[in-house]
Amino acid sequence: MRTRDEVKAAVRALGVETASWAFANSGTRFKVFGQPGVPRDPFEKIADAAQVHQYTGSAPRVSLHIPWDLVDDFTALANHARDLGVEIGAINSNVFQDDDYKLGSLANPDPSVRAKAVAHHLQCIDVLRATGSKDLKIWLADGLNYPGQDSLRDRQERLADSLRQIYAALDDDHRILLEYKFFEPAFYATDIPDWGTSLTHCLALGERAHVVLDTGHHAPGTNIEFIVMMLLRAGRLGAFDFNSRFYADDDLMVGAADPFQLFRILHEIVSQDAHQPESRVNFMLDQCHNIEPKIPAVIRSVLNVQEALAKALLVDADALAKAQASGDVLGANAVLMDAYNTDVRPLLAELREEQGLDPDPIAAYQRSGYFEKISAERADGAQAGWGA
Ligand code: LRH
Ligand code: MN
Ligand code: MN
Repeated sequence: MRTRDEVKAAVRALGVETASWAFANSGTRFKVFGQPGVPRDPFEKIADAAQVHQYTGSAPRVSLHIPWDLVDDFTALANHARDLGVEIGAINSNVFQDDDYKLGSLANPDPSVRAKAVAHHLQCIDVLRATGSKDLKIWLADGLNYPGQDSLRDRQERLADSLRQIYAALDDDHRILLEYKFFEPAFYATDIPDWGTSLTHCLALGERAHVVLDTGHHAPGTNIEFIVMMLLRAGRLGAFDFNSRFYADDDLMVGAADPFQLFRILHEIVSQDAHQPESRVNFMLDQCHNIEPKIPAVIRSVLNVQEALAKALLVDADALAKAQASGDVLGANAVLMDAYNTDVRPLLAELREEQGLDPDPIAAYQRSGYFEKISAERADGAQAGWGA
């Protein structure tokens, strides 16, 4: 069983990647609610992300979404991030907000639309080069609303061909992270609906193609930790998009809807040592904070991941293996539940004090006056929205 110090060291080594769009205004298809102090441009989004790192010590990178975060000078944006103590993380392409992509992007039946979508990814690879990012993250809205609308098989061939072109353009130290989602915006068939489809494309592409598991992208009741285990087993779990959901792709704070699921996921991660940075599993947050204040919500999310990880690290692996080997069903389950039911908050508060951080990051942020400052400074000009 890990010692208290070993648990603290492992939590300390975890870096959770935040998303630039989590700091922008967002909403549902019914209403986007504005909030005071919301960033007006990518530089301000990064400044907010840096606050999360400042108070948690565990959010050292921020993902960008292109073109939402398009700037003239990406080197300047990366330098701005570094000046504030963070790095640019994964670069997300976006081929789902253009009329040309109504019938799909990389799988579109029209070769000229496919070429446009591939070209967008080549621009994103240039952003990787300018920012020092290593991960190109792809999520496609491609799919069909009606049976017969297009050939399911032909779409896979077009998709494979487009992905091949993108993969060929990567630098040697770049990775493709390929995300799946079972429905929405397409309602009949999605071209990359599940981990099997994503993995099949990744295996065809090569060693530097990995699957992204967004926790909100599964049918209710799906055993997500099983998928985590299988992707780790295949050596192809590239990243998480953490969030939580009650119904569909709700994008609520991770650990809010089902903290036990988050623990079970992290138990599979810890069982295969994939929490260690060398595993290169990128633990990202993909969330929208529609009604709650954004920076504290992202801080809360990072703390939720840390708590679940600490609990997973406390699982007595020897006792678990012994109970499993002897067929002790109740005993094995009790080992997991003992860890899950441990209150790790005092241990994490102790860790923060050792790191020179406030033991209560949200309270420290709230006391700092940053919110009042940005509310005043950013009163003029258009706020960034989800999609701008
Ligand atoms: C799609 C998704 C994907 C996008 C993000 C904004 O639902 O999860 O990761 O890039 O939302
Ligand atoms: Mn996602
Ligand atoms: Mn999503």
